Amino acid sequence: AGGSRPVRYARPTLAARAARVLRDNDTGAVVTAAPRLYPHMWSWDAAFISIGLARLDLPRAVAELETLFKAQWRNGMVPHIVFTDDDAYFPGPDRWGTDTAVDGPRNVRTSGICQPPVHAIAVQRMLEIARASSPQDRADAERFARSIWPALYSWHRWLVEYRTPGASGLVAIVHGWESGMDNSPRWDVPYAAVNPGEELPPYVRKDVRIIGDPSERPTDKEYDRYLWLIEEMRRAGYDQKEIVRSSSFLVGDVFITALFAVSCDVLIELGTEFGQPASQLADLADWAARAREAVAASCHSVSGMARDRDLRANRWLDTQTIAGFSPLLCGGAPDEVQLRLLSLLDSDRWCGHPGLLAPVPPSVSPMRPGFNPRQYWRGPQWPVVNWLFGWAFERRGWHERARKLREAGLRLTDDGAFGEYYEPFTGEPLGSTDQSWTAAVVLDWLC
Ligand code: 9WN
Repeated sequence: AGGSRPVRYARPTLAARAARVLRDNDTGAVVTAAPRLYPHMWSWDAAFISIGLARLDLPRAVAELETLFKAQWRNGMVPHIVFTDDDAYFPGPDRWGTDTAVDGPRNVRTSGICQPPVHAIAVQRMLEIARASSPQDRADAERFARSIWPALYSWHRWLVEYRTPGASGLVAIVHGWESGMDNSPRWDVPYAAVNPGEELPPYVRKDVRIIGDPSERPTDKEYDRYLWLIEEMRRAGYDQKEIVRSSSFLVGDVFITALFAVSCDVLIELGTEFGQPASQLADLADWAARAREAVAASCHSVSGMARDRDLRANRWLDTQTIAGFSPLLCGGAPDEVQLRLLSLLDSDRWCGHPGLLAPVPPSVSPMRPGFNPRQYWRGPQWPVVNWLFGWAFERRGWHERARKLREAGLRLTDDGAFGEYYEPFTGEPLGSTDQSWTAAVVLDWLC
């Protein structure tokens, strides 16, 4: 194990390298998600990046989230990509064609879908970091937390108003990209029902030209479906009600629902501290409770694992992935289910697998048929997902577990490459290197 990793950086050097990645990826306007592969701002990346930036330069961290929220749509949606002028990424703004969307933002070009709601978590973390840093940072972070709160509230309200259809109570996605786990086997069944029409305009992928080994990326067949869903949304003029009514992909995402629940809790804490309207705090409490119930209700009766729900075909999706552990993020499942999930997470099917370089939960269990240690969300470990579980465990008072995840995350990333994702057995960095959010979470673990 670790054969392809000649170097292990000591912590101060690793921190300095992480800081350099964030600085190098800063165009002055945004910190891009990665240098070549992702030359724009991504929504959930920006949240993690701000946490890393808060360790280096609080005003820069604030500016990053302000830039993201300036691109918030008029209906409240925070778009998954805010485009820079770089044209090295496909699909770019022309393909999305959101310029004429009724609810779109003005003066900035964005994609037309969203990503996981982790922004309140980032704001709270920035505040904690700033308070421990200096009186000036503290004052700036408090001012920012107060001023961004209404935008965070309207983003959460959008998820409830437009994206919580049906009785399951799960927050729904209309594209796998919205989950942030693009080609996870979680979506294989619902994607099988997405049939790209003849009218799919031709396109050329750019990602596979940048990544040396295309098998680390989604397949062309998967891309056809990704592009077809964009085509459907474009035709619907990005009218959310229409998309939720008619798009060929509509899935209740249990991982997003869990993050939504805990982000609502965080927003309540911030809103209480900064005197936000009681009626909005009550809304958030109600949304958090419903989301938590939905997560608990999704748990499989035998495995305990939480499940997504195909809302078009009206059935649970039993594919077991890292998202199955969602109840551990937000709580609310019966104690006995939670214990089962914790022992599963520790078992040789997940973090306890004897072959892993570091006990970081992989995106898919190495014991599962179809597990692919090199392909994107079908097996590799993602440092940022590890950060989320560690953050949630700390918050839940499971300090020892949180410490172990942090240590494991640092072991995985001490090669200093800041891989987008990692091969779990050898620890080889895959996808992009110098990935901003990886550098950001490493910085947060180290400080
Ligand atoms: C599509 C930027 C993003 C992450 C996602 C990750 C990947 C994009 C892509 O990169 O998705 O949004 O082109 O593959 O899956 O989680 O936000 O880092």
